[in-house]
Amino acid sequence: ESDTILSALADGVLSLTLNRPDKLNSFNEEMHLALRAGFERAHQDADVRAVLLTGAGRGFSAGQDLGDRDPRKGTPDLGHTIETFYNPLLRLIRSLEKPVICAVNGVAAGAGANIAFACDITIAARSARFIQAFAKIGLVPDSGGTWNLPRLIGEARAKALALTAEPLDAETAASWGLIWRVVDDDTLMEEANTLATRLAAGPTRGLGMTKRAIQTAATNSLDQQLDLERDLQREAGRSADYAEGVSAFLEKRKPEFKGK
Ligand code: T3D
Repeated sequence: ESDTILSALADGVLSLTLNRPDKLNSFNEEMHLALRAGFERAHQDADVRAVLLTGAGRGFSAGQDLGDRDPRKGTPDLGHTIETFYNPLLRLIRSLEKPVICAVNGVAAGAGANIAFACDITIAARSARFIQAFAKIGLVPDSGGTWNLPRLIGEARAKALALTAEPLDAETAASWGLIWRVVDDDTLMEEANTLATRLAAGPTRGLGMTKRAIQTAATNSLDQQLDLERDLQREAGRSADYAEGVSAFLEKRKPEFKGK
């Protein structure tokens, strides 16, 4: 157990809170391992039907803890740290067949920004800002940034953000389609919790397959995607939640999905 990640399960929502507020929730190895353990639990535990990721204190995450990268202590192999820590985290978030909601409570810089963009539904506090801070220290965007940014906002905006490292305010991020929506700071956690709880009560398998289909579209042809939709719909059509959804509609009542 590490206090660098606060973890709580309620109403099917696994809340994971980055908790190194004095360092703006920047990532050290301990926090990486604790966050990974949280997402591994989300993969394995059927009681988890959605994940809500947020940060403690005034920031969401300032990316890598640069205190651990002091050049006077030698030259780190960043390829190794990416392979060992950031890439597994990104893969766990993207491959989880359950909704991952991200509540960006404050500044999100470097890997912190790109982790927020990799979540399924990202809501930001109005005061939050996003910074591709890598260029300021001679690095390249990681945590899927070079893949997600051009897909979400196109090459022109992706390159300008990554090359200048200029902060992007939350409203602009939402109007460009980098995130889902902006809410007032004091309502962020209530809105994010409400959304996460609603999704956790949803038809988890169908939602998970929907996530997979939309992500796969980025690299599929239309023909491949139509085949995938056929296959996933076949599987969804056999789920208990589909039967419940249709029954509830016909009986004019609210469905009670079980995530099966
Ligand atoms: O290394 C690898 O494994 C490769 C992977 C790299 C992934 C990456 O994320 S690289 C990018 C690393 N992140 C950055 O370069 C961002 C650095 N931080 C900032 O530029 C600024 O802190 C922010 C723009 C995010 C916020 O600015 P501001 O003015 O709101 O806050 P601040 O005063 O700069 O920070 C508050 C405290 O957090 C401060 O500590 P102090 O002085 O109160 O003791 C600051 O040093 C600390 N802090 C902020 N970011 C980091 C950090 N400490 C360590 N590492 C950080 N990234």
